[in-house]
Amino acid sequence: MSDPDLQMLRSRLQQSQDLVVLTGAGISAESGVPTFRGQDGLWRQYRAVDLATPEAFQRDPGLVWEFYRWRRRLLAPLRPNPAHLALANLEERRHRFTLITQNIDGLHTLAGSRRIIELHGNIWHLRCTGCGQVREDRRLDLPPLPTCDACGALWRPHVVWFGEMLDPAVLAAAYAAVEASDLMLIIGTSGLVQPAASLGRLAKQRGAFVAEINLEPTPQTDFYDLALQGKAGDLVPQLLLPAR
Ligand code: BJW
Ligand code: ZN
Repeated sequence: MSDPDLQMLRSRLQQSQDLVVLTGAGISAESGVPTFRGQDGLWRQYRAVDLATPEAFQRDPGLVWEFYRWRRRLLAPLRPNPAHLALANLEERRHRFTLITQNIDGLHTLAGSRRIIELHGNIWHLRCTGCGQVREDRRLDLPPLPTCDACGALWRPHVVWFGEMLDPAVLAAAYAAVEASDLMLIIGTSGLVQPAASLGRLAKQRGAFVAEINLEPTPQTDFYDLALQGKAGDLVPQLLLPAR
């Protein structure tokens, strides 16, 4: 990371009228949340296709629920880090601001972010496979196969699995925010999973300035205007918090 790049992005932020931020697993890494594809990534230990697809849930809902119960227990004690907190603080100072996250961990909300679009759902929400109702449930002692008290069908985690459509209303809101933005920050995502991976390019096509913050370059980096390499927990507060 070179200081001039950080300074340049800070002045872009000051000029910007309409800011969109897209986050991925990397922003939660310093809180202790495992990323998906890194060296210690979740998908290195578990085959995603066995656990995070509708087919897996149909085949063996007990196994899929075991995986999600384990992850809920892992996430429960974790707290937002300085990057989450800096984004929540920024939201209070910006008129037009949207935070789009691929993360299901709920840490942005815990940090105080309110204008947030959760593209891939939320692990603390359950959806009934029968009647479709969605409910927040933070219990760590869910039964092996939790069932809906209204209709008796199985609950599932309210998250988006591979091969599933994102909620059309959620996706439309994300597209609308991106299309209206003049500056987009993309933080801690590998840029591999669609359709989130294309949002930065869409912003660029619509004339926005697009900057990436990541430990390393991604397949999308070359399409963006600027890339800052380093930890989100260091760079995001440096970039967003008012100079002291
Ligand atoms: C740091 C850091 C630090 C670390 N500081 N940085 C077009 C072509 C080919 C395939 C497809 C396509 N369109 C759709 C598909 C299929 C599929 C897809 O994209 N597959 C690709 C893998 C090729 N997409 C879908 O299925 C989506 N649905 C869809 O498109 O519907 C229509 C359709 C259906 C079928 C066929 C075609 C179209 C749904 C995607 C749902 C993703 N779900 C998951 C799981 C959620 C639930 C759960 O967690 O259990 O969402 S997968 C997983 O990946 C999770 C994440 O949100 C998502 C993105 O991961 P993310 O956040 O980028 O994490 P990592 O680990 O990959 O990267 C971390 C980054 O952080 C790294 O770059 C590090 O360097 C960095 N980092 N520490 C800064 N401290
Ligand atoms: Zn039900």
